[in-house]
Amino acid sequence: MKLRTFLTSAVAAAAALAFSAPAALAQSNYKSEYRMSLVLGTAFPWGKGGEIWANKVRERTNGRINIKLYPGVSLIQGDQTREFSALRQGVIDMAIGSTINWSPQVKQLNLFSLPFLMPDYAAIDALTQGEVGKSLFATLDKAGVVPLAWGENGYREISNSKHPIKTPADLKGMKIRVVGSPLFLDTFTALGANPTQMSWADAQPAMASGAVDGQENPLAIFTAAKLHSVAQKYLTLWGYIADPLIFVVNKEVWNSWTPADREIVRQAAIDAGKEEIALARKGVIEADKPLLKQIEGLGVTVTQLTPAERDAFVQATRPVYNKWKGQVGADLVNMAEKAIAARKQ
Ligand code: X2X
Repeated sequence: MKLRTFLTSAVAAAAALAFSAPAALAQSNYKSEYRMSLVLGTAFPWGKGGEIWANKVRERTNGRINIKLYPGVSLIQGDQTREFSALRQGVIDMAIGSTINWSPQVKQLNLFSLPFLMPDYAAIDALTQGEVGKSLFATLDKAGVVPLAWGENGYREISNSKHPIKTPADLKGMKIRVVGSPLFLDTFTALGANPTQMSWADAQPAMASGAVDGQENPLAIFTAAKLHSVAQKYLTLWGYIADPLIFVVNKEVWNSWTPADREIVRQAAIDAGKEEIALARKGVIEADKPLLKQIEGLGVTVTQLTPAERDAFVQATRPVYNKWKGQVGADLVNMAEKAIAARKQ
C-alpha cells in the first residue's frame, strides 16, 4: 500500500471512529436488562400492556433495550404504594403504575379517586388526553420520573360476600379492603363501611378467609383473578372512580439512552397504552356488556343502580370530594371539572 493511500484510509478510519464513538460510548452504558414493575401480570390488561410495550421496544431497538416484566410488584416485595419511591430511587427502571398506588407520594394523582368525578369513559379521556393530563405529567416530571403515556386499569366496581349493595346503608359495618391512599378510608367511612388498607397480594387471602367482606376493582380484574372463588358473590356497578395507568421511566435510565432510543421508547409506550386501554374496556363498553354476562354466569349477583340509587352514593360522598378537592389542588380539580363538562360524548 502506498503511503498516501495508507494515510487516507487511516484518516477515514479515525473519522469513522470519531463519528460512531458517542453512540458506542452511550450504548456501552446500556444495561443488559431493564426491570419493569407492574402490579398485575399478563392475564390482565395491565400486564398485557407491559408485555406489548416491552416487545415493541425490543423490536424497534433491535434488542438494544431489553425489558423484563416484574409483575406482583415483586421488586418491592408486593408493597405497591412504595413503587413510586422505588422508581425515583432506581430500584425500578420503569413501570406501568396505577394513579392510586402513586398518589401517596404524588397528591395530585388522587384526582382520579375523587368519588363520582368521572361519569363515563369520555370523561376519563377528557382528563388524560387534555390539559389535566399535561399538568399531571409536568408534576410527575418534577417529582423525578419521566412520564410517557396513559393506560387504564378501569372503573372500580364494588363486590362483597354478604348481600347486594343498593344503598349506602347496605355498606354499613362491612369490612372493605382498599388500597393505601387515605382518600379511600374517607370515602368508605363516609358510606358507613369499615375500610381496611392492604396490598393486592394480601387482599385475596383476606377475602378467602373472610377477614374482609368486600373490595373494589375493575371487572377485568374480577374475572381474571376469579374473585367469585374468594366469596365475592355480589357485585354492584356504581362506577364511582376509575384509575388510569401511567407508563414511566426512571430519570437516570432515561438519560443514559440515546435521543433516538428515547423516542422509540416513548412512541412504543404511547402505542402500547392505546392497545392496553382497548383491552381494559373490552367487554364493558359494548352495549350487551359480555363481561357482565360472564360474571353472572359464575353465579355472581350483579346489581345495576338506578340514577336515583346512584345519586344517594354521590350525595353521601360529597363531603369527601369537597375535602379532598383542597388536598388534590382546587385549581387542578376545577380544570378537571371544566374538561369533563366540555367533553365530547
Ligand atoms: O390493588 C388493587 O386494587 C389494584 C390491583 O387495582 C391496584 O394496584 C390499584
